[in-house]
Amino acid sequence: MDSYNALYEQGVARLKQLQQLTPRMGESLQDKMEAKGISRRDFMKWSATVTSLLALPLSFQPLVAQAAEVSDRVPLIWLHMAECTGCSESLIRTDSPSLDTLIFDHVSVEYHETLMAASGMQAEENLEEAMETFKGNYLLCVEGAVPTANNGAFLRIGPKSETGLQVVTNAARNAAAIVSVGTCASFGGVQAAAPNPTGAKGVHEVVDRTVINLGGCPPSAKNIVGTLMYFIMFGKLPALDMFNRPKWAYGKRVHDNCERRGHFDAGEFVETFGDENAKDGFCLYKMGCKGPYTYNNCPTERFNAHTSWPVLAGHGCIGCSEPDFWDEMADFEKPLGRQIVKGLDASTDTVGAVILGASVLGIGAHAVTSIFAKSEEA
Ligand code: FSX
Ligand code: SF4
Ligand code: F3S
Repeated sequence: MDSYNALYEQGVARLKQLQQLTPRMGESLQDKMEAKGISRRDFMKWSATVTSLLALPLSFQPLVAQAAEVSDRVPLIWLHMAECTGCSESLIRTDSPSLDTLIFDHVSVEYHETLMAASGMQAEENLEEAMETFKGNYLLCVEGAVPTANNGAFLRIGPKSETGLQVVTNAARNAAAIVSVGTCASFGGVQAAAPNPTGAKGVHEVVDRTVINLGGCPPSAKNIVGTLMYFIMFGKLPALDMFNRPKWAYGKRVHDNCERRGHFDAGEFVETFGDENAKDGFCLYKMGCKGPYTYNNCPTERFNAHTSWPVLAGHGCIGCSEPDFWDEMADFEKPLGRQIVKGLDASTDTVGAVILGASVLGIGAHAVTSIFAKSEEA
């Protein structure tokens, strides 16, 4: 509890500091919420949800609410490298702007190639000016992998034709914190899949700084906004796992919170897409689901205003938040056939029996979980 008290105090001090800065936006968050028909009550509910998402005690809720209100004091620079822009889309493409989208809109976005009106020389000047004006204080978000082969020549950006490698290393130098948004920026993503002709790498491999990795192709809006909120609130990085992903988001296996998990434990599997078992919502392991190897909060947080996530939609998880998933998790519609239960080769046909056997012996689902090869303690 002491550590929570210290964290709380840290948050209070940080927010006091931010409150003294001039807002970068004309309208307050309150004005924006009114314009979009979002009530104060919705906002309080949202701040309670974010508090629990960040694995903080409910007493932190007022801090989350205040942090959202002063998020227009925190300059954000968002760069695009080699990618599909799905990460930005995950955040902004919605027909009913959720509070997540609205908060992102409220953060002082100084540079974002997809969202800003400026282009060419003017855009380049905006970036240089933002890096100079907010030296040491801006939050840098990067979307996409960084091609490094031939000195980065596979990605050239802007009128000066700088390489992505130059742009990202320059911007990283004076950033207050760096967030890799998505699996491409985090681990190279599809660009880095074998044979990786462009030498694509994750941002953390090309900059000499700690980088927070938000795995996911794309990551959910919640994981992006939650990370921004944590930084705004405390001015520091959250606890990270072995791949530098925030533990509050990537601390649990997809398989452990999956609504089809009961069927896995009971050995009830979909055998072909669209069969009777699929209609009954059976487990997708035999259809290639990689939930047992993947760490992310998709089953609990979901996507698109909490409507769905891959497994609920009827396809297995493809492991999109894990390093090298394009190579390591393929074939996406076949089980890995890899040893997933200690000491037993759990092939497609034996996994149900293995788990059933364990149940018969009186081992509960959670004990079974704990013998999976990959440690939950990342
Ligand atoms: Fe990568 Fe983001 Fe996948 Fe796409 O840009 S994580 S390809 S969803 O959009 O970087
Ligand atoms: Fe859910 Fe996939 Fe695990 Fe089956 S294998 S319980 S569908 S995560
Ligand atoms: Fe990705 Fe699997 Fe979640 S495919 S979106 S980590 S369910």
